[in-house]
Amino acid sequence: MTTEDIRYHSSHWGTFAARHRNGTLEITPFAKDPDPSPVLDNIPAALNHPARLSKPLIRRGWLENGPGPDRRRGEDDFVEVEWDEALDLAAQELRRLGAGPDQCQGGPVAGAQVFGGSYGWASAGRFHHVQSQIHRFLNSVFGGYVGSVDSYSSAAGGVILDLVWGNPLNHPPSWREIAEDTELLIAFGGLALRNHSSSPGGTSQHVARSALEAASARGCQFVSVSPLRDDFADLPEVTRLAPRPATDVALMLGMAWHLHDSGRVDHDYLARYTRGYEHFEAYLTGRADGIAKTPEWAAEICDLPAGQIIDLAERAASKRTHITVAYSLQRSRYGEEPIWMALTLAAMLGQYPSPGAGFSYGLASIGNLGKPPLDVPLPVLPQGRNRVDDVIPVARIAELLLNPGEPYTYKGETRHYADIRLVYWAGGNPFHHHQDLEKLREGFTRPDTVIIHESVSTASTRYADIIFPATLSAEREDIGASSQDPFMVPMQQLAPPRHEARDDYAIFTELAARLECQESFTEGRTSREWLRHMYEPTRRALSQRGLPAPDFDEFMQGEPLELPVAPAQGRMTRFHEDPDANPLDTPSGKLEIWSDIVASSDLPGHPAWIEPEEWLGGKLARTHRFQLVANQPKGRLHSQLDFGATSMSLKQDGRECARLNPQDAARMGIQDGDVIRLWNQRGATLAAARISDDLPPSIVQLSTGAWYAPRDLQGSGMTCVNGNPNILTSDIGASGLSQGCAGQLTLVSIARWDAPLPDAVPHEAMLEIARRRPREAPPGVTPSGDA
Ligand code: PGD
Repeated sequence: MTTEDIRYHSSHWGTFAARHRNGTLEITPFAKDPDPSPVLDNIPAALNHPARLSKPLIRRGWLENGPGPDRRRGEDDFVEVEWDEALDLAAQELRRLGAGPDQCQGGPVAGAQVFGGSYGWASAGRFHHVQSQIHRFLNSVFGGYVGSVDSYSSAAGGVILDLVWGNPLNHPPSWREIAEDTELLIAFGGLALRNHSSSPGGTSQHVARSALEAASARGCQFVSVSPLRDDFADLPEVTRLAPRPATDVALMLGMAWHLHDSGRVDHDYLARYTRGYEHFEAYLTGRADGIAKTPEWAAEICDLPAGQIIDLAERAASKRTHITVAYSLQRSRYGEEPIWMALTLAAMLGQYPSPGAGFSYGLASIGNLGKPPLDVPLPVLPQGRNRVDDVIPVARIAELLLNPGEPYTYKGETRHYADIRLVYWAGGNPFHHHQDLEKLREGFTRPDTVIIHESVSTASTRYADIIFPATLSAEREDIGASSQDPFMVPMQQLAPPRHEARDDYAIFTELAARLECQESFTEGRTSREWLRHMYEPTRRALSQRGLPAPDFDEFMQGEPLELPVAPAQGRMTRFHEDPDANPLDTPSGKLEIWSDIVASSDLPGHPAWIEPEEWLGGKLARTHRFQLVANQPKGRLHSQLDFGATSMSLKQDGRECARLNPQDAARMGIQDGDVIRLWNQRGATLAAARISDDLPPSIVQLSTGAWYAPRDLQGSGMTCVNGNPNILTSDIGASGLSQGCAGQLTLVSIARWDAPLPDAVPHEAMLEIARRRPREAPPGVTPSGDA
């Protein structure tokens, strides 16, 4: 690449053009993106960062003693080895566990002891998307694997909506309707633009800000219901309500009661389009349990005046109202309830058939939600068939590893955890994303072997036995596209692979070859041949519509290609026109305000307020007086590129910052910049204090994503010195129905840290790596001299 070469590339947080100038990679956001994300600035530092993994690594204990459960996993150091040795050892272990030519030719399945659920966002790119790669590989060499369902983003909400509304993806919200038609937008959990900045697979246009500004200019009013002021853009006409966290359902019930009491419920809508309202009404009025869910009842729980609740209900009934709920609300105990209750409230208002009214889920939680769907197929890498019929709800990974054979519930069924001997992970960072990380640490001591592919030395690599260094997306070519984004991006290679990093595809191909499964895994194609093959259906569809349809080589050398969008899906419109002819994908075909399946779980059969264990109105708040909001970070996507410029600019001395209210800070003698300790019954973390009146008293906010660095500190116990909140969060399912991640809200105590301050652990120091001395090398293996 010459210095003036402009190349395009895609990331989950935006499309960009790049060129090398004066030895650095310069990044410019895509010219057609109206509101690019500052997270793009994390990319340049990544290419040559010292945290990049340079050679395959084997954990010393595994190298010396072979596979088996091992408490040293996570404590041990690593030995650098040559690629051939690492690949041979990994292939030998996969073969010991049953992988081989019989399996890839459709013989007996051997993957029932292999966890390949391997959750994570990985990188943009349709071919190198490593979740697709790992699943294809495990399906090939083992015939299948124990997988995972749902996501850390939206399990509780997704599961409940699937049961009572049909797949939420069938009812996409629409930014166009918000911009043009909505008169009142009530956003439970706000509409955080920092979350809108990312979308899995890439996003070329960030449209939320301009849609909200257009709505505002038209006179639309907004209500943001969230403890954090910056969960909603600064616009005129924003009413900000900050109920106690975890009490939104009570607030909605108070509104519902007022609608009922003042005769504003649309019973015609309920009769025609919904099922089971009578059960809910009995609960709402107190006929069922003796407690009327009045605004005064709700006010006690939410810590908001009853008058504000009544006012909100009045406003909702008198305007064309859209109710949206952020993913964050369901990432908590009983997270199904706020989603189901908001849907019920929208049904009670009965305005749903009007454009701009009704309900949506996760409108700004994911960048591409709210954009129209595409009208052409996108390139897809087939993953093969998983012949192991066993999946866990994704956030039950620690339980799976710790409790083989034990029962658990999911969607009204009882299932049993498998006995996992091999964990194979690529494209995720479980020691960032999971809750109660000390429990996960215990879980990771149990398998015989843990293999991880990573580009950088994340906390999760510490808990592996074999680490393969993978390329970054910038170091390979690919096709960037996502089903609701209007541009398909030629992801041109921006730099050669760093050190000895290899593409995940190349690593899996080498392993497949050693297992005599290369043909089944690769189908005889190189990466470029796969890209060409995967591109063809899109090109053909474009050509059939008479649209520009460049051939593959032209596309890969060109600019992002605009794709046609489908006419509005109108699934809800068709349902509203004729609910019998166009039923929803629910057991009754209607919107279910009563669900038999939910009633067969540990939740009531209708939406309800259920007191969580960890909230400010509960017993535990007498011990731990702060509600920790562990939300998505502003300066990066999850834990990715945490060492990048934007992410680092928001830290203090490499440590994550936590925000707290000035009143709390003054009471506890905490100044802006002081280091504080946050702790509870599960562990502790250190963070730098930021004093802010953007959040009310008794709340502390610490985003996820700092790389987990636990130290056993005297007087503090196991403490993450970098500021990862997941040492504090609870590893309990949202409920027995969804088993979703409930990491958003946790009770903690806080105090200024006055003891000697341990340094934050830099990203490049997460692993202890020993270079193998010549005498240690087994015969025939060349010792590494790489720096
Ligand atoms: P990422 O940081 O995106 O987090 O959890 P997730 O594991 O997805 O991790 C992706 C990893 O993949 C990175 O380490 C990156 O280096 C690696 N990677 C990227 N590209 C490639 C590649 O091509 N090849 C290989 N081999 N590796 C690659 C996110 C999860 O966290 C999510 S989605 C949510 S919504 C949850 N949010 C919360 C929350 O709100 N609160 C709490 N307490 N906890 C959460 N955890 C969840």
